[in-house]
Amino acid sequence: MTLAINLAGVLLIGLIIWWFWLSRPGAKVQAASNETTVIVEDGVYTPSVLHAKAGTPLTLHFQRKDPSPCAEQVIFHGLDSSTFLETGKTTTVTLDNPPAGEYRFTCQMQMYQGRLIVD
Ligand SMILES: [Cu+2]
Repeated sequence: MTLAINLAGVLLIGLIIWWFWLSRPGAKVQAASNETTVIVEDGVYTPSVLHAKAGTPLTLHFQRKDPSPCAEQVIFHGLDSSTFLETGKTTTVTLDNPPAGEYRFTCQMQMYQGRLIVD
């Protein structure tokens, strides 16, 4: 019994390592645009690097396909923005004229990771 539990633990650790380090596809960098759809699925934002022009409002449509609670919130660090996303729906996040810079956006546990580049 103990052996089975240990084995399950090792398997779980292996799975976590695979999930976070090995299964990530290359980051897709998106061309500068002030309106973008981001898909939230399988632990990644697609695209995960957003590129926007400074001085204009930014509209982002988050399409959440991942039902796990991990994906339920998107937080833009440094921009004072956090939004709850509904599973199976598209939620629009509007950022009002973000200043030029680079911002991280993540889920509340920071497992989903993305970058917003404004220039
Ligand atoms: Cu999360």
